[in-house]
Amino acid sequence: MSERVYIGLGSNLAEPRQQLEAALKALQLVPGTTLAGVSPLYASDPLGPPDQPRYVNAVAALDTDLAPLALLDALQVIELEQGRVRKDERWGPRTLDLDILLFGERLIDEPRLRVPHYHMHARAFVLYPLADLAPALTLPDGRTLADLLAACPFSGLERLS
Ligand code: PH2
Ligand code: MG
Ligand code: MG
Repeated sequence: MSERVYIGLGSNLAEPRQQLEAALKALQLVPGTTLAGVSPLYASDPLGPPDQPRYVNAVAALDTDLAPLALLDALQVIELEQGRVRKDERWGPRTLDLDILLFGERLIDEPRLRVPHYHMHARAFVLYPLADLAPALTLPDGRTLADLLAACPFSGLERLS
């Protein structure tokens, strides 16, 4: 039985909007997986080092038969195919970032993967696009998306057409 997964997409290098469009096409080709929905795109200032371009973010909903680490492998292949270079700088610029935000009702705590994604609870560029797709969502720890949004101002986000 497939599980509903939410993926956070982000880019701030090499034509970010095109990076996200290309990533969405690639997500449709992941085996055992259907792209079930995509939020609008949002622009925002970088969280982390300020000397980098603004980000474009979105959230996608997938229905997948893959196990979490198999999906993570597929996402990392897409990141690399779109020119992602892993650097030591935390929260530095990147052509494409694909983060597993939620995986069904699962709580995952492994070296390669923590779900729910750490810090998603406080990031406007994750919560608002997620709410576009699933406004009535409750996280596996019982917190509602509505409560998280109420504590996370929209300020700084710019909804793109
Ligand atoms: N991702 C980061 C670091 N900072 N800032 C914004 N606005 N959007 C992001 O997706 C983002 C970030 C690391 O993943
Ligand atoms: Mg990220
Ligand atoms: Mg990431």
